[in-house]
Order: sequence, then C-alpha cells, then structure tokens
Amino acid sequence: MSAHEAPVPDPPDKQEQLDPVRDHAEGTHLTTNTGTRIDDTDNSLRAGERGPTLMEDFHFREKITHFDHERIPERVVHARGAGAYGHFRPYASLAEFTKADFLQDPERSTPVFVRFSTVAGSRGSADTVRDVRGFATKFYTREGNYDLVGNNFPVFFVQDAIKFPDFVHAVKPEPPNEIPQAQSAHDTFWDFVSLQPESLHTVMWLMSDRALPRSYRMMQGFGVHTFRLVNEHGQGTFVKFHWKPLLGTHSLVWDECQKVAGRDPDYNRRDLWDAIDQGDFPEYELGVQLVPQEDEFRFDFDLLDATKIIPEEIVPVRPVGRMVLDRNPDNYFAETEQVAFHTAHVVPGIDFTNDPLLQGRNFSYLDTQLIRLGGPNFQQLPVNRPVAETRNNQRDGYGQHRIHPGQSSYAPNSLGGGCPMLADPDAGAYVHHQERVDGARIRRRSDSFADHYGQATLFWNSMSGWEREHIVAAYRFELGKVVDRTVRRRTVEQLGHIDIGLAAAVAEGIGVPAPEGPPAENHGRRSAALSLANRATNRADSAATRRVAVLAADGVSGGHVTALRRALAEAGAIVEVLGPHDGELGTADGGRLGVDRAMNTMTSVLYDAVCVPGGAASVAALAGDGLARHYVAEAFKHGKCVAALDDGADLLRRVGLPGVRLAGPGDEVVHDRGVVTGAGTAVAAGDFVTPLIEAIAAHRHFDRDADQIAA
Ligand code: HDE
Repeated sequence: MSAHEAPVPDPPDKQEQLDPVRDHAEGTHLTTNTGTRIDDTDNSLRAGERGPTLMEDFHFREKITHFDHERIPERVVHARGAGAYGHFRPYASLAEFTKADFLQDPERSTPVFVRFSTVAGSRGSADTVRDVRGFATKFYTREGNYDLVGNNFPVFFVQDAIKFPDFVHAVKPEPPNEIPQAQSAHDTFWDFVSLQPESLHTVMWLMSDRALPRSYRMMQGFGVHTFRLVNEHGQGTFVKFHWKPLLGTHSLVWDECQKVAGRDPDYNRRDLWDAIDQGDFPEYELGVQLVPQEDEFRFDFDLLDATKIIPEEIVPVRPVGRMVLDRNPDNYFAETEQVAFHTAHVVPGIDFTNDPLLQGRNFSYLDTQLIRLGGPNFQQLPVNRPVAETRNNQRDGYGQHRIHPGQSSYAPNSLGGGCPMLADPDAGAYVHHQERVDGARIRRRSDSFADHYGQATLFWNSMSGWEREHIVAAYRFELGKVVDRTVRRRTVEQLGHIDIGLAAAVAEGIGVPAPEGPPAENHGRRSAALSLANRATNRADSAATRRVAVLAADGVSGGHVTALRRALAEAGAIVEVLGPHDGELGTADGGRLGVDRAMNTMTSVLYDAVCVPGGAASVAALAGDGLARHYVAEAFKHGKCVAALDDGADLLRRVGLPGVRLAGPGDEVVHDRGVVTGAGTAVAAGDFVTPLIEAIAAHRHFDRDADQIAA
C-alpha cells in the first residue's frame, strides 16, 4: 500500500475531543494565567492602606487587561443565537447520489453542532421578533467539517450577493439614531424592498407566521440554494436541503411575540436549553429534493435563483436522515459565540452551483471570521476543530495553538519527506465537480431570474384563511410604522402584482389608495406544503413538551390537579400550577398543594394552554382576580387551548368567550374550537383528557371569534 492510500484512522468523537479542553474549576486554586497562585483577588496592591495602586501588581494588571478585551465583534448579521450539540444519522446509504462519507452508513452517526439565530437584532435583542431565523449545522464528519448554513425560510431577499450589504443596511437600525432594534417595521427596510421586487417573495414569508417560530425545536430549516451532490463516478445531482422538526412547524402570533419580548426576551433560547436539559431532545429530519442534471432547465424558474423554491408537489422531499440535539454547550462564548460556519466548508460529494448568492457567501464567511475571531487560526478553537486530522503548510498567525516541528512548511519539499502528502482523488480527496463554463465578462443577470411575482403569488395562494389574515395584519402593522407615505403606497402597488385582494386589504389598513388600473392576473397555482395549517407536511399533533398553566387558588380541587398533572405528563406536556402567591395552597379536601410559580411572575404568553380546575373557593377567588381572568382571555385570544373542569368553567363564563359552548349540567365533556370543558368525573375516567390533549396538540384554534376579546 502506498502512503497515498493509507487508511484514514477513525477520528475521536467530538465530545471526547472536547473533554481535555473543558476547564473545570472544582478543587482548583486561583492562579494567574501563568500558573502563579493568588491569595487575594479583592484588594489591589497599594502603597499604604490609602495609597496609590502599584504598577507591580501583576495580578491586578492581568485581570483588568483580560477583562478589557473580553468582547469580540458581534456577527454583523445573526448576532443573537443559541447552540447545541447532537448527532446525525442517515436512514440509508445515499451512495447513488453522493460519495459524502457521512451519508453512507445508517449504522454510523456523525456529531454535529447547530446554531439557531435571529438575523437583524444585536446580540442582546429579544428572541421573538419578526425575522428570519438562522439554522446552521456543522457536521464533524470523518472527512472534515461540512457546514449546512441555512435559514428557516427556503428563499432569500436578494438574488445576487452584491445586494446583501444594501439589504442588511436597510433592515438594520437607521443610521442617525440606531433605532429601531431588531425590527423591519421602519422606513428604510420598506423603502428598499418596495424598490426591489426580487425581495417580494421572501418578504411574504417574513410577513407570515413563519417569521415567529414558537420554538427552535418547531421550526423548519432550508439550505436555500441549489447545491450539488456528486457520486463516486463524478455524476452530479442538484439538491435542495430541508430540515423538518419532528414536533411539527408551529408559530406564535404577533401580539404574543411582542409581549414575550418583554416578559422573556430569551424565550427561544431558554426553550431550547430547557428542553435539552430535561431530556426532551429536539429532532429534525433531513430531507432532499433531488433534480437530475439533465432537468436543470425543466422549471419555470431558474434553479440558481435563491428567491425561488421548488414546490414539493413538483419534486417531493425525500427523507434521508435524522438529527438529534442532545447536549447543551458548557460555555456560551467558547462554543455558541466562537463557532464559525462557512458555506465553503464542504466534504467530497457535496459541491456548489453557480447561484450568485451562494458564490458570494463562499467569499463572505471566512472574510468576516478573520476579524471576528481574531486572525487566521480560529479553526483551532475547540468548537470549530474538525475531528478529522488536519495537516497543511499554513503557519503562524494570531492565536496559533499548534507547534509544528520540522524544517519544511512548503510544498513540494524533500526535506520533510514530501509531507504532508497530496491525497489521491480516489482516496478521499476533494475534487471539484467538473462543469464547462464559458461566457462574456458581464454584469448582468440572466432573464431566467426575471419573474419576481409568480412565487410570491404561489405563497399567498397556498395560505389558509387565518394565515392570510395574519399576513395582512403584519403588513398593516409594519407599514403602519412607516412614516413616508410614498413608501407605503409603493409597497401596496407591489402587492398589487401579487394579489389585488391582498393589496386592497393592506391599503385600507394603512390609509393609502388601493392600486389603480387592471388587476394583475393571479395564476391560481398553489403548493399545499407551504401552509402551516397543512397537517400532512407541517403538523405533528403531539402535546409533548407543551407548557400548560393550571390556575389555582385556596380551595382548588386537589383531585383535579392531580389527574390533570398525571394525564398531561403522560402526554409529555409540562404542567405548572400557578397560584396567587408562591408557596402552598389549601385544597378543597383539606390537603396542601405546592405552587410552581406565582401568577404575577408569569403570563399566559409563556404557556401553550391554560386549565382551570374546579373548587368553589378557588374559582371564586380567580374570578375576582383581574390577572387570572387575563390569563384566560389572552390565551383564548391567541388561539390556545383553554380548559376547565366542573365549576372551573365559571371563570371562563366570567371572562366571556364569544360564541363558545361550555359544558353545562348533564354534559360530560364539550370540546368547542380548542375550549375543553367538562365534569370532574370525566377527568377521573380519562374522557376529558383525550380532547384536552388533542386541543393542545393542535397548537392553535384560529376559527374563534377572538377579535372582541380585550387582552
Ligand atoms: Fe449569511 N452571513 N450571508 N446567509 N448567514 C453570516 O457570517 C452572508 C445568507 C446565515 O450561526 C455571516 O460568521 C452573505 C443566506 C446563517 O454563526 C456573514 C449573504 C442564508 C448565519 C454572512 C448571506 C444565510 C449567517 C455573519 C448573501 C441562508 C449565522 C457572521 C450572499 C441560506 C451562522 C458570520 C451562525 C451568517 C454573509 C445570505 C444564513 C457576514 C454575504 C441566503 C444561518 O458572513
């Protein structure tokens, strides 16, 4: 066997690799950075008790100097994130399409690190803003790191990377005063997109509930661009990557988002952290849409245009593997902040296309990381380090952590025995897919990129009634914040090219005229997979990990609480008893009930459902408490499951849920549009529990008359 064909040794697991650099403090002593032990870190060294600090206090100087340099530049986009480790495993070999090693063997799992993020906000901004979410995955494969740096929308705002700085400048806070933070609801964003029809399709996604994920665990991911898989015969296949969460794709509503942003700005981060901490590991299925090379020109859009999807009805998404996130980072900065994703981190079997957005990204990520992570050696940071061996002649630079013995750091060399040697293309070397490229040197986009309205219309046509209402409301909110009337009008005119009904509804809300002239023709095409209301593609119908608030006061039926707790826990939901105060409550039968949280420290927007057990004194106390009534009203308004047992329904009656039928005398259980009421005997018999869990699992019930509810 020649040295070129030496087998690649099995790499360590990523966690094994990280273990030696995990710096545990237990049982250690405080030292300087060079290991000298320190006996006092509270008093600087002074000339006399009231005298000046001395230059020779090396501990003081080192401590302050390090502190002075603790901050690094935040990412110019995607500054705020949350990360987790996990594993990916393919369902079956994909050898027919790709030689990528991590997609060959269903018995072998590949470690991953995933970072979810918002895009526009600064590092300290709120999670529940209206924004695209980043979904970036680093696969630590045996052949090197592969990064799938995606978003939770399948399309992007611009077609060519050269427009990216303009887009980002438009959406970021405005230059004179750095206002507003993490919002697109301001003049410069709408000025830009209204002048830029290629953005319209992605803006439709942004105005939809897709921009308000309930959880990073309930959010899809997309590679966005068309990439290329390459098999061992060098044959290429176009591919679009999809992540589908096993818990289904679910969103918040806008009013809720704004409230959560104040109540718990870390809502999505906390949710991810807590779920992993409690062993509810988020899972996502990787899917691919495969297009044979010869079909490149089969579509009425260009595969290289990142403002377009391939509708799933035309090319189905084929599930190819599953990812589980099962470990929180130990240190946010070291791992989630210092992780460096790059679209050009590829492995043999995965290649690029000429998508001009992707081509630009392949330049941008390394460039930005050189400054953000302080020089060219950031791949040596523990979270970035591949598990595959790395060897080359790159040397020195800031933060060099490796010692390279030997005389030669160049190729070719004879003094170092010719090492590191070049790999054989047949033995795991990356070989770029061969493609003939010729053409004139021009700054021009292909005509095949010219249709900016067709898929925006497809998206609109595919929405259910409530999704359309939410989109119209979002446009009205956002444009209602725009001061310049011309920008408002121009946006409405653009909407007229998508759908005249949409344009008219938005126009009315923001006080500008609807577009004039003959309405653009709506092509009438739909893609059912795009709707969040579509059970087949986007729902999971599980109550697992859903958070349920049980409202209680002194005199509550302890039996109801116990039965609810047991049944919901069996369904995997998380139940918390909220009382008027922390501590304990007395139950109707003379027992004691622990309160998980005082009602005033929480709010309905931090739960997926609100339940009211029976118990005359408890219900009377809650009915007299504006805060308790607000929990019920607000949950109802946001389309959530609201439930009550026995006289608990009196609290619902007191609030007044318009048009909803509640259980009365003689009714066992009544389930009306997510409001579940019934007799205490039904909960004991389990009859109440099935509709309750269904109502929670359905996520939201927007077929209610909730507008008149003040909450
Ligand atoms: Fe990014 N993007 N991007 N982007 N992007 C960055 O890289 C850029 C685009 C995405 O959690 C930056 O290290 C350009 C599309 C994610 O660390 C930067 C263009 C998609 C993340 C950058 C795009 C993404 C980034 C900022 C237009 C979805 C966060 C800091 C061509 C497919 C990764 C950094 C993480 C981060 C550039 C467009 C996803 C500046 C030039 C399209 C998920 O390099």
